[in-house]
Amino acid sequence: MKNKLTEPKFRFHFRLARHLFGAAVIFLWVGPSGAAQPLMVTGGGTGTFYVDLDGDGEIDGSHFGFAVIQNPAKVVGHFMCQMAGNKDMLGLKLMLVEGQVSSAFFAPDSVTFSGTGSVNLANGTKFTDVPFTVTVTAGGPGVGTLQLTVIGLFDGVPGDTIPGDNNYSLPVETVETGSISIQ
Ligand SMILES: [Ca+2]
Ligand SMILES: [Ca+2]
Repeated sequence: MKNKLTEPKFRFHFRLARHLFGAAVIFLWVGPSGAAQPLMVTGGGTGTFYVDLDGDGEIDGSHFGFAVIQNPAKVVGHFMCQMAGNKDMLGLKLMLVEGQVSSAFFAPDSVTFSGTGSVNLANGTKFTDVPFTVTVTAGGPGVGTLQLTVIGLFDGVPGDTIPGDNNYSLPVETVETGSISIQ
């Protein structure tokens, strides 16, 4: 009999593998033909906020996986971040933000990218066409960071750092396992 607690983690690793494979395919595809070096940011692992955001007695964090490539002509990429299993939030079995990335800004020490996707709460509630913005810095455990803002939803819900702006701005999350890489 399967242990239900392991399923979200398994699904996460499956998704991550799929995303990284997709990124590799994109990279190989654009690699030989592009004269200019593409800028790329990738990440996968778990993060922690170091605080209990929803007051359930457990420090909160997320599982994340993403790959974004800026070519001369356009930005391609995918982002997912989920709170489930050992990273549950607000009593929900799942809070999954997932979508395509369509723009990116590569600063010297960070990358901010944006896109549109879905927010799945796994209780029959799924929001689609939701804009999101993510800012990341590179590094492994205790060094890399990720900050996710969901636009137009959940304003003022526990975890929102800027009440009243119509968006859900999660605090900066620090890499706990895995890493974020900017190349
Ligand atoms: Ca908590
Ligand atoms: Ca807000």
